[in-house]
Amino acid sequence: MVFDILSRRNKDREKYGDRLPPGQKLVEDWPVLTYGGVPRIDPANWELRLFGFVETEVTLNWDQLQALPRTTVQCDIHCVTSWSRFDNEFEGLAIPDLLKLVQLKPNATAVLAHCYGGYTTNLLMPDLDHPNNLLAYKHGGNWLHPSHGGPVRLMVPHLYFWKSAKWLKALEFIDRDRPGFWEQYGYHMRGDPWKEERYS
Ligand SMILES: Nc1nc2c(c(=O)[nH]1)N[C@H]1C(S)=C(S)[C@@H](COP(=O)(O)O)O[C@H]1N2
Ligand SMILES: [Mo]
Repeated sequence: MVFDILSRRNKDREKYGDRLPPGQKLVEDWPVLTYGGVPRIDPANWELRLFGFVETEVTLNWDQLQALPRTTVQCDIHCVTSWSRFDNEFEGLAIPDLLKLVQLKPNATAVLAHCYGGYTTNLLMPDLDHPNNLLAYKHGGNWLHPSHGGPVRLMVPHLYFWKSAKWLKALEFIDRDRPGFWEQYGYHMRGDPWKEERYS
């Protein structure tokens, strides 16, 4: 059984070469991975708060988000539980565009993403302020389904998928990297799939 999975992973690696990170296998469907229940958030009640080491706090609502520029990102996603999904198309506000709305204090070197439902995850600023990262509200042209984090999730495709916080409600800018939910249980602080930074 374990042998089957390992040989399947190796075959996928042979087939997809350097597009598939080590230890991953390709899936066609899109698994749902959530710790706990799915919070239902009406877009009319959705808000994103930017706080912590900022000059002035900023709150963004759904209408304001929809009036901001839209960016489409094609990406592969890699879950630490070993599935990868190729050719996703997400649409949303590019994180570098979001960061233009807030003036960070010089000591804002990391961020803690907070979600409706209580989940958190941490990122260093260079991993957040990346052109492929989005506040995503669409996938494949459709509104993001609640089970996949709709109305709005963070998308950080260059790191393992647990960093892509679903039902995002706040970004807290902090002055040193602090573990989020899974990181406190031993997941890696950064989570680069190409370096297999799964657990620490
Ligand atoms: N709020 C929240 N975000 C979350 C999670 C979660 O449990 N709660 N799970 C993470 C994990 S471990 C993964 S692999 C991806 C799964 O996203 P999906 O369900 O859309 O595939 O969401 C991440 N973001
Ligand atoms: Mo995950």
